[in-house]
Amino acid sequence: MNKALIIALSKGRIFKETLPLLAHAGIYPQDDPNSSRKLILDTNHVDIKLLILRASDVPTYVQYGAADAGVAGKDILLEHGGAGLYEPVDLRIARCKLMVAGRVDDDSSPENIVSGRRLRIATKYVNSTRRYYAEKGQQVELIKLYGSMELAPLVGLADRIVDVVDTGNTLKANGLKPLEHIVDISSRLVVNKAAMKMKHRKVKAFVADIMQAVVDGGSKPR
Ligand code: PRT
Ligand code: MG
Repeated sequence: MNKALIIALSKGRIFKETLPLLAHAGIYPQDDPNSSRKLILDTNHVDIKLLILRASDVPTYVQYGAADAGVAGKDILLEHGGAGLYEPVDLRIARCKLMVAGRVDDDSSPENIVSGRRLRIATKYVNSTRRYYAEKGQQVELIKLYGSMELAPLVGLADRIVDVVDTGNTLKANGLKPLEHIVDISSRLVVNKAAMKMKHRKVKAFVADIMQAVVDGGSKPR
């Protein structure tokens, strides 16, 4: 696999929404990660392979050069910090918003101090959340979670959550409402900085093809 171009993806919405961009670049996976258990997918090009990873692990694989390039949400990249990565293309896919949410009966006052203690925020986005409140000059207590953040305010674990929101249906279904918009999120093509030099031609061509796919609006295979 040494000279192959290795591209890291996560299954689910990122895989689904990256497929048309890959197709536009003439790259077709030989398996569907949602039905196959393979973690390395062959493509119609012998020298292009896809790695199927947990979304939050994509930047790490690319940072260390285990993958040359990858697709990751900006939410994940903000948490990772971006060391060792170039971020040459906004793919404009898997769009959502990073938001503060609270219970529907939350009075939404930003200065809200609950019974003399700091506001407690549950999130998997601890770095982005810390930065957001620090910029507002607001002291909060962070509770790191790995999923199902919506539960935290309902059972008294936290006052609010920070999570990505698309339709808002999940918040609504759990008696929560969006309170503050932190940042718009979309997925990005990321490239290992060393690979950009070592596999220059292959990586450059891939980045250019994906960039063109985004400009052309994705879907149409050549
Ligand atoms: O699911 P897993 O824990 O394995 O990892 P993941 O959640 O990081 O991966 P995945 O595939 O769910 O999301 C990958 C990327 O898609 C994220 O990093 C975001 O950049 C982006 N994205 C876009 C979203 C959403 N939209 C989104 N709606 N990621 C998650 N959600 C969640 C949201 O938090 C809510 O719980 O989906 C649920 C439905 O959202 P609503 O608002 O439409 O109800
Ligand atoms: Mg998910």
